[in-house]
Amino acid sequence: MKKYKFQLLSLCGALLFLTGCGNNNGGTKSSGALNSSAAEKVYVAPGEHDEFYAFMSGGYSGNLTVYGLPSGRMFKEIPVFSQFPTSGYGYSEETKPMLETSHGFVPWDDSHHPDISQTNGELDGRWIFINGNNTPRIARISLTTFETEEIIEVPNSAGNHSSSFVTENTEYVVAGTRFSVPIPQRDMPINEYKGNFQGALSFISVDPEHGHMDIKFQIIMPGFNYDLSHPGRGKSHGWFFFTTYNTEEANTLQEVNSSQNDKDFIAAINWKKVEEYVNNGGGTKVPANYAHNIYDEATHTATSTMKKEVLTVNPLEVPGAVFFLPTPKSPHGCDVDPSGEYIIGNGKLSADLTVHSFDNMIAAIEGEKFDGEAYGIPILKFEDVLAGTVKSGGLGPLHTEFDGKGNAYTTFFISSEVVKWKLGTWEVIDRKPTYYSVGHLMIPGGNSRKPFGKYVVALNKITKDRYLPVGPEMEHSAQIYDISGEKMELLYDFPTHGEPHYAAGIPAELLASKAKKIYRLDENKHPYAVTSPDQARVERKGKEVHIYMSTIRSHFTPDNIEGVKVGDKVFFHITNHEQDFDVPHGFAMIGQNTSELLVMPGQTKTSVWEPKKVGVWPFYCTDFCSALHQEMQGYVRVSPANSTIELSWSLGED
Ligand code: K7E
Ligand code: CUA
Repeated sequence: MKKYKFQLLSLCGALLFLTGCGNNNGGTKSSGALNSSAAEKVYVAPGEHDEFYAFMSGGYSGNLTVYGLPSGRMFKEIPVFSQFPTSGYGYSEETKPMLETSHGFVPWDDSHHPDISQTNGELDGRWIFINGNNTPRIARISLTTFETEEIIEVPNSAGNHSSSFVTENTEYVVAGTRFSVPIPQRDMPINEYKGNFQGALSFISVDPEHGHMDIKFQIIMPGFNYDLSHPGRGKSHGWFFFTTYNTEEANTLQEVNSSQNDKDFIAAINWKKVEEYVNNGGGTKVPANYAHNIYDEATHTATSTMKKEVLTVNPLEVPGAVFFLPTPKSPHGCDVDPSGEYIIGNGKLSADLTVHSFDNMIAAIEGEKFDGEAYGIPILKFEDVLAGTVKSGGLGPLHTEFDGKGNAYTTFFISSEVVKWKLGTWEVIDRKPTYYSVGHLMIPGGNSRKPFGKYVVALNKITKDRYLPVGPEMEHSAQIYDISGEKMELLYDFPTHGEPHYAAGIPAELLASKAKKIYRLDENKHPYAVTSPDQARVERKGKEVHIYMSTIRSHFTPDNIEGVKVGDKVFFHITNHEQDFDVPHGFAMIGQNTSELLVMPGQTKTSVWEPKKVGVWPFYCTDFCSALHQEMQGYVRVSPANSTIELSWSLGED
């Protein structure tokens, strides 16, 4: 940081402090905000860049937002599962197929857990994955274009919550079901749940080169709720761990009925063993129906394919692959430390944290020291696998992250705090309040072998008085803490979008230099692209009118079109001929029953319009692209259905 900035900042800090002293009507809190060193730590001067990217899940927005840390500035909302009129995602002809499912077009979802691809257990910055809970789907987003490239639906699943977490070399992205359901789905009484419903844990392979996803196998588990999961790493690479609740298999008034058992389970899955079994021809192919949607960057177009079969595995057929670790009490978070030794189960209804030991687990399995079984799956003895207990003194533990320096940080929803504790000794080192009711927390790389333990971000559920009120619903708040010292220091508080559950952070230097700036026009393989404005034209095929349109500052070619008739279906195929960074053009047509389009440099996108009224109707560019942006406009003349006016188009003709 440059010297003058320090001076400027301490001056600002001093001024704030001074005015603060004499002014008691708000803003004079003694903590963080007025502490000049906290202000310096989050201050990113105009024109300077943040140290980290943070990708926040959108929860019920269905999308993913990109922030900078430590500034808390929002850079982008990436549409994933939800239609997004800001860019036309899910509205343009090219992107509509991304939202196809076996239930038809589903333009929304509930996205919870982003996870960045890894190589050797470290963040590699190629892709980020995120789950759709509601209509089970997993999406893959490119971290060069920051656009959604692929969505695969997950059959036999419901409430896709223990998802989407990647294995150490991104061999798999894993998706576990929250709700157990009849598999295959069928018409049956709900109160016959127990013993009849099942839960699918899906291992989705990721092509190392293109990232393309494919469901390699689904393990069909007993009918519990599979809540969260994390991969083993280092020595536990090859295993995956899932928390469960409702091992009671209750089907009604769950808040009471699924809290009966003193302990539920963490399911430990040796996926390498299952993979080997499957590679040797094991498993059963069953009929299924699920969408696989891929966006092709060369054609700027997505296609949707329905897949008809999935490979299922009965865990009893793969001895030694699946075990249950008893864990108190309705555990939620399931986190694995950077060494791969400790598996942390946070019992929502327990004050203590339970830490299991991977080594102990392996020893217990080898010694065949079981404590009975559930549906044939061996249950290990709690005492045999336990590494230790954190007597935290907090209430409602949810999620844990790691700083790579031997410390863990756990959120407590009910007591609204982050608790720092030491791995191995289980002693509590520090605790800081959150505002309010924290869910997940995130340390960049916190779910990998190599965390970047400088900041932790708490993602809170309740905002209340943190910001100016804006009606009954407030955006959720996030708080960033400096964790470079022994004690955590609250630095800053910023609003987020939707409901971030989990987030994933990565050092800026791993992404910024490879972020895409333009799409090359000479690589555009869109079937309706025009590579130069003189190819712009209008063609009629029966009742369809295809407009091959080009845009460059500051006009559309063509800008006057005649001979369109009521009852036609008009396709505007718009190619942006700019080859400059950050110069999109937009397109919108009066009365169109869809959103605008935002077309990136070198890209082609298509908007459909079905004119219903005779007249002369304007269109215009929606993105302020130049001084003469406001002149970037045109007209379509719409004649009666039986008109004989010939199709014609022009630019610059009177
Ligand atoms: Cu705890 Cu969906 Cu990860 Cu929310 S989940 S907080
Ligand atoms: Cu193009 Cu405004």
